Amino acid sequence: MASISTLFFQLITLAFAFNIVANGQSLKVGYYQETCPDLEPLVKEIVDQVISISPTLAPPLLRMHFHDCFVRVRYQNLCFHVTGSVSIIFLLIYMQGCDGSVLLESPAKKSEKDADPNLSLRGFEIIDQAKAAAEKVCPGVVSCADILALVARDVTVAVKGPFWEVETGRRDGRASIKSEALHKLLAPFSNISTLKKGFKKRGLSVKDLVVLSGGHTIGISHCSSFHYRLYNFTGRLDTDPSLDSKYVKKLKMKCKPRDQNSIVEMDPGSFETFDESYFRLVAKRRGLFKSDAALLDDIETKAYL
Ligand code: HEM
Ligand SMILES: *[C@@H]1O[C@H](CO)[C@@H](O)[C@H](O)[C@H]1NC(C)=O
Ligand SMILES: *[C@@H]1O[C@H](CO)[C@@H](O)[C@H](O)[C@H]1NC(C)=O
Ligand SMILES: CC(=O)N[C@H]1CO[C@H](CO)[C@@H](O)[C@@H]1O
Repeated sequence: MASISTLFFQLITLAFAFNIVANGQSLKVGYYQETCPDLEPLVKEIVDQVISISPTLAPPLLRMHFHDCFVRVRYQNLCFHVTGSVSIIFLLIYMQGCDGSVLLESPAKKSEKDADPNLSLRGFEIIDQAKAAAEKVCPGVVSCADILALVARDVTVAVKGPFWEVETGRRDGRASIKSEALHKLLAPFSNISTLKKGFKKRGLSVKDLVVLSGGHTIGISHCSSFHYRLYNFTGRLDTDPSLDSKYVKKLKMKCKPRDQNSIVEMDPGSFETFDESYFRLVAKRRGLFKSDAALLDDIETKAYL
């Protein structure tokens, strides 16, 4: 296991390497230091309050930030850091390209919020609440995308995950297109080559894929996202052989043959805590989605588990 100081060195080096300029947006830690000095404590206060009452809102808020970044890619970098194998997860999201577009409302129901993979995004109201609070203290200054990035960090910390400095200075996007979200988000039935390609297209490495998938250490999934692995894997009413058979039994009790709507914990036993157990489960063939299990199908990704 690497020492903490080595880890910090790695983080700082990487942050330096990626913290250039994207799309004319220059992001930096403390971007609002002059214009809205109370922003970060304010957001944290709201997050802590909300999460203490509704801890299950933490996962969807982290996920929302991921979706926002992933759809509007360009130069964003979003990554955890796995040291050695899976000893410590360090999450570092310094992104340049997430523009809050996932938050836009569209009267015609065609914005990213309405696209299929987003149907299970929850917690938009927290972003609205934090944004409203920011508007009160410094009107017209702070972008939604920055709020979302700060909230994602603060909810992660609130569920015992790592802290990271959030670079701010994003400008909000104006367009939010449903087909774009559908097209660019990865499906839970993706195989390893699709996953690697999808991440590569967004400037993310194979290691980023493994580390970021660790976001599934918190939260829940609907049966619909993996139901076919239990009951109709290849269309012959079979079960996915790559899934641990004891785990299959447990999942079948929660998701009956025709049940697509029930929910299960993604990281059974510690789905409310941001820890590294996700990686241990995946290695034990207990990854919930095909996209989780797929990390075992490739020499490079498997090496991290
Ligand atoms: C690698 C590609 C990924 C795929 C295919 C994927 C897919 C999914 C799916 C299908 C769900 C369940 C939705 C539902 O049925 O309700 C989910 C939930 C979740 N994902 Fe991912 N995901 C990916 C990467 C990520 C990343 C990078 C993060 C964050 C760093 C993340 C964080 C989450 C969280 C926290 C939840 C739980 C949400 C909740 O409790 O409401 N995912 N993901
Ligand atoms: C992975 O999935 C893609 C898209 O469905 C498919 O074209 C490709 O053949 C698959 N690759 C492997 C190795 O199964
Ligand atoms: C299983 O999959 C096959 C092929 O996709 C499909 O034709 C069949 O209706 C499915 N069966 C059930 C019970 O869902
Ligand atoms: C929980 C949440 O906000 N998700 C939204 C995803 O999209 C559907 C369809 O528009 C909304 O009804 C949900 O509220």
